[in-house]
Amino acid sequence: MKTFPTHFTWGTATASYQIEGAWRNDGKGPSIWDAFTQIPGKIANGDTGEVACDHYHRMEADVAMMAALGLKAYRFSIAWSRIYPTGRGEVNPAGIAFYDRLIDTLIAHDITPWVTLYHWDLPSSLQVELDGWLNPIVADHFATYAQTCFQHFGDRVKHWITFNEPWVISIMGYGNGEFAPGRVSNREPYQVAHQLLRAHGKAVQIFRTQFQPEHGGQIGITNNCDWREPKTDSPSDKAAAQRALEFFLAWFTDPIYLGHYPACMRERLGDRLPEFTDEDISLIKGSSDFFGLNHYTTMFAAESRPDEGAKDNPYGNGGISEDQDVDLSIDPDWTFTTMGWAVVPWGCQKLLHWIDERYGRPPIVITENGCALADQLVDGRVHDPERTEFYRGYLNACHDAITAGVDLRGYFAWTLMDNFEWARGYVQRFGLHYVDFATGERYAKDSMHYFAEVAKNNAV
Ligand code: PNW
Repeated sequence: MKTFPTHFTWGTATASYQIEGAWRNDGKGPSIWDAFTQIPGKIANGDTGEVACDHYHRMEADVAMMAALGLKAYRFSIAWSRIYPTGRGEVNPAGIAFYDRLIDTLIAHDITPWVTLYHWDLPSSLQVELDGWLNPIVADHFATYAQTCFQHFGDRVKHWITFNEPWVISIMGYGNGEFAPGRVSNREPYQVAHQLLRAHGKAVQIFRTQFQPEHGGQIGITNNCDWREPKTDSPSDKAAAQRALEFFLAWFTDPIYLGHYPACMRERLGDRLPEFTDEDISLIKGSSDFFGLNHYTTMFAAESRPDEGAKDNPYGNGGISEDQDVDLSIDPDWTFTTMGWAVVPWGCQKLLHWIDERYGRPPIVITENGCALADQLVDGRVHDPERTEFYRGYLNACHDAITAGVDLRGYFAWTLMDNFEWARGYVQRFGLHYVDFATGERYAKDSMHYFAEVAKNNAV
C-alpha cells in the first residue's frame, strides 16, 4: 500500500448548474446557462439544467449518501443568481438559506465544505446589460457577491475557490462559443481572462483584509490544464509543448505566482493581450493560498506544420490554435473515455512536476479528476472497472509525484454523481454515483466503493 501524507484531503466535487435544477425556485434569477440551454442546437439532445439531479430538493439525502460512504470533503459551487438574482443589488434570502442548510448539513455529517464561488453560471442580467466578463465593472459585482458569501458562510466555510477554470470560461465561452454565452472571437478570450484575474484579485483582497484575520481559512483559484508531451525530442517540438502549457495554464497562473503574463503570449498576441495596471498586479500577485488544479487528459504537441493539415483535437487545438502554432495529436493505442479524452496517468505526474518547478513548490490541490464512461445500471448495480482503473492509475501517479517531492495536499474526484455535462448533456456520465434521470434515484458505482476505500485508508 502506498500511503498519502497525513491530513491529505479526499473528496468529491460538483457544480451548481450541473446538479441543482430548481432553475426558477425561491427567487433564483436566470443565469447564462439557463439562457444558453434554450438555444436550439447548443446542447446534445436539447438537454437543460432545469431539473438536473434535483439536488436542490434532495440535498439532505445527497449529503447523507456521501456520509454513508465515509467521504470527508465536498466541493460544490454557489449559484450567484440564487444569492443575487440580477447579479447585484438586493440579496435573495432564500438563496442564502439554501446554502446555509447545505453547509450545516455537511458539517453535521463531518464533511468539510470546499466552496467555489463561480462555476460558470453568471447571472443573465450581467450578460445582457453589461456584456458579462468583457466589462471591467463585472469584476466589482463579483467582488461584492464574494463578500456577501464570505459574510454569510465564512464562519463555517474555511476553503474557498474564486473561479473554476478561467480557461474554459474564456476559450469555450468567448473563443469557440461551445459554452455560454456562446461568443466566437480571437480577441475576447484574452479580455475576459484579464477581467477574471482582476475579479479574483479583488475577491481575495476582501477575504484577506475583512475575513481571514478573524475567521481564518484559505482561498485560491482552480485552473484546468491537460499535459502536453513533446511529440519528438526535437527542440522545436519541445518548445511547442512548453508554449502550449503556457497558453493553457501559465496564462492564468503566471500572473498569480509571478506577476505577469508569459512572455510567449506577450510576443505572439501583441495588443490583443491586455496590460495589468500596478494596482491590478498588487491584487493578483500572490493571491492564491493553494494551487487548484483540474486535470483530465494528455496530448502530444508539435511545432505547427500547416502543410500537413490540422490535427485531430477534441477541443479546438487547446485554445486559439493560430496564436500558438502548436499541432496536437494522440497515440491511438491510448485508452479513451466517452468524451474522447485519453487516459494517461503519467501526464498527470508530469504536469504536477511542471507546476512544482515553475512556481517553486506551491501546495497543490487537485480539485477535479475523473472520466466519463457509458455506464449501465444492471440489477441496481454499475460495474465500471474502467473507471476504477482510471482512478487507480491517476492516484498512483499522484502518489509518485508526492514521493518525488511535489506538495500535493488533496484530491477531489469529478464527480459525486452523474450530472449535466454542459454541451454534452446527460449522456456523458462522470459520476461515482449513477443517476437514473427518470426517477432521480442514485446508485453508488463500483468505482465509488473503490474510491471510498482509498479515502478511508489514505492509501492506494
Ligand atoms: C470541467 N476542455 O470542464 C468542469 O469543471 C466540470 O464542470 C466538467 O463537468 C468537467 O470538467 C468534465 O468536463 C471542462 O474542453 C470542460 O478542455 C471542457 C474542458 C475541460 C474541462
